[in-house]
Formats: sequence, structure tokens, C-alpha cells
Amino acid sequence: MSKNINLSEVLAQFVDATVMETYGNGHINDTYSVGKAGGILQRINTSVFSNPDELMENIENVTAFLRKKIEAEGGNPERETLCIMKTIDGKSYYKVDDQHVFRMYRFVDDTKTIEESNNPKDLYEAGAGFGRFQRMLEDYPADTLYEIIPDFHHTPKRVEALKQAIAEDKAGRAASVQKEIAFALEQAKWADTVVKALEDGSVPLRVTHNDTKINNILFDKITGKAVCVIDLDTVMPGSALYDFGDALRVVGSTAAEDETDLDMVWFSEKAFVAFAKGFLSEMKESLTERELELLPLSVKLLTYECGTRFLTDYLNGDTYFKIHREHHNLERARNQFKLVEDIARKEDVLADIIKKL
Ligand code: ADP
Ligand code: GN1
Ligand code: MG
Repeated sequence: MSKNINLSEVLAQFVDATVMETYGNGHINDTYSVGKAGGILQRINTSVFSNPDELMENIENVTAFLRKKIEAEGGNPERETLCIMKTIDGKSYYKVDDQHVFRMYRFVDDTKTIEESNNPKDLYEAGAGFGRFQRMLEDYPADTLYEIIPDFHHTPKRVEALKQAIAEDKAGRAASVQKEIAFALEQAKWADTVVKALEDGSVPLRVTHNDTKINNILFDKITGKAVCVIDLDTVMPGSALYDFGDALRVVGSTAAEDETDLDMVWFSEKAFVAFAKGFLSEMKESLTERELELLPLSVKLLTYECGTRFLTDYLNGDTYFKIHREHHNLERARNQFKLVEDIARKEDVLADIIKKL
């Protein structure tokens, strides 16, 4: 936090909140668990999310819609979607100043977060969880949502941002990463596949989560079932392919996103089968032919896009993603590009798996 903020004073703005400790493992927001009052307090990263009003309005509307759907399907809305805890003034967030904006969600009890897993049951559940989220939002009018981060998964624009970062070379690092730059630019030739499909209408615009890392799902501590999709900041109009591809970018890898020993980094067909089975158990009826056909490519695309974003941030001097060591973003980029190569080798196998499912 850039200046000394008294978090107890922030807490006093929310109903019933007491002690807290830092919590979770996200790259963007700061998260604190809040005592027994059952809250999770988050400082919204306002350099990434510059309009908290629009951000929270999206989340309020989407969670209200989900709550009704969950009820109609006989589920428990208290557990299966996020619930915003209002401030004592009845607002959905509390603003100290432009850099210090806080919100609170009800803590979903008896759940766990999974950072990494190769257990097919976890991956099936993750697929089912994100698939269900998308299915339930299928008839939500996507164009009424604010586009919180414009062009978030517009891969060609991410490539343009990389080119700009190379030209500006703000951190003086471009010369040292020529190999990674060459790889990213060489791959750019197929990076417009999903954007084009959205433009020509062969892939429909949907309400999507857009940040489907497995740690953005809460799993039941006992049954292991996916309970609640969280981290709704990036819920926006998008493509089902973004959510499918981004999730497998993470769970499909045999190593963590920042593993530096690239001999450990491979794409697992087994993980693909498990996640895809779960996802399709919810979304099979909804997906179009073209969406089904592009599922394997989406994994390569979202991995490439994320690698490109890490490399861009490295060139810009690490201003976007939280880093924990000097070359963290470069290590992440190398890791993602290694994964892209392996996915590319296995694309035909992945296409066969989808046909069989
Ligand atoms: P970030 O955008 O930084 O990734 P998240 O919203 O994903 O922030 O929250 C970070 C972590 O906090 C999650 O991975 C999860 O472990 C925990 N968490 C977030 N919201 C809740 C909640 N409502 N109940 C329980 N745990 C939560
Ligand atoms: C960020 O907030 P978190 O850690 O779930 C990022 C994602 C990236 C991811 C890479 C808003 O996600 O887009 O894929 O890091 N979120 C935002 O780990 O940029
Ligand atoms: Mg998160």
C-alpha cells in the first residue's frame, strides 16, 4: 500500500467487521480475511480497475442474477455466488482516496482454494464450476455490462502493446530478451483467430469470467465440489473460449506459471480431458460448432496471450503484475512460451479428445 492506511478505520466502515490478516495468492488485489464476522476485505487495485463504480455495478448485477438462477435450480445462493457486504452507508465499496478503495464479500465457509492440482477430480470440478458459471449467465444481456478493462482478451492488441513496449524499452531490458521477443512476434500470426470469429459472428459474444485460474474457484472442503466462482472483477462480455483456454493454461500445465526449470513445464492431455469433461458437462448444449472446434486452439491462444502480457510488463519495468523477484515476469513469460510450444505439438491430439467427448 502506497501510504499508511489504518485498516481498522476502513473495517469500521463495514458492518460487523473486526480483526483480519492478509489472505490468498492473487496477482492484482490485496485480500484480507476478517475475523469471525465472516468477511473478506479487498483493496481493489485501482491502477488496474480505474472505475470502481462500474466495476461494483457489474458485480452487483451479475451476482443478483446468479442468485436467482441458483435458487431456481435448488442451490444455495449464500454459498454458490459472492455476496457483497455493504458499508454502513449502504454502499458496495468504501473509498479512502483514489488509490485506496475497499470492498467486502461474505466469507464462504468450509471451502478451500486450490493453487495447483493434477488430480482429475479437481480439474473436472473446476471445469464444471466455470462451465456452470457461464451456463447460468447465458441469458444475461452481455452488452449491458461495462467493459471494465477494454480489449482484455483482444490478443492482437496485446501484441501491439508488446511492440510498443519493445519500441519504448522503458526498463532497458529489450536487448536481453531478443529470443523471447522473436518468439512472441513469430507466433502473432494466428493470434487473431478468436477475435476474428467474434467479429464474423461464428463465435457468439457471452458473459464470461475472463480470469479462470483454478484459484478463482472455492471448492467444498469435504466433498471437493466446486462451490463458488470468485474474483469477478473481470466479468465482461467475451468468448467462452477465453474462459476455457485461460483455465487450461493453468491446470493443463505440469508446473506452476512461474516455474523456472522449463524441463518441468509440459502440457498434460490428461488434465485437458478432465477439465474439458467438466466444462462440457455444463456447456455442451450451448456451445456452437465453431466454439467446439476452437477449444484446443483457445488453450494455446490464452497461454500465448498471457506470456505476451508478462513479457510486455517485464519490458515496461514490472508495473502491472505483482512480482516477488527481479526477473519474475520474464520467468513467467518463458514458462508460458514453453507451454505454447508443447500445446502446439499436441493440438491434433486435443482436437481428437474434444471430438470423442
Ligand atoms: P485477486 O484478484 O488478487 O486474485 P481474489 O478475489 O481471487 O483476488 O481473492 C484472493 C483469494 O482470497 C482467493 O484465491 C481465495 O483464496 C480468497 N477468497 C476470495 N474471496 C473469498 C470469499 N468470498 N470466501 C473465501 N475466500 C475467498
Ligand atoms: C491476474 O488477479 P489474478 O491473479 O487472478 C490477471 C490475469 C492473468 C493472471 C496471470 C485483472 O490474475 O489476467 O491471467 O494474473 N488479472 C488481471 O497469473 O489482469
Ligand atoms: Mg484471484
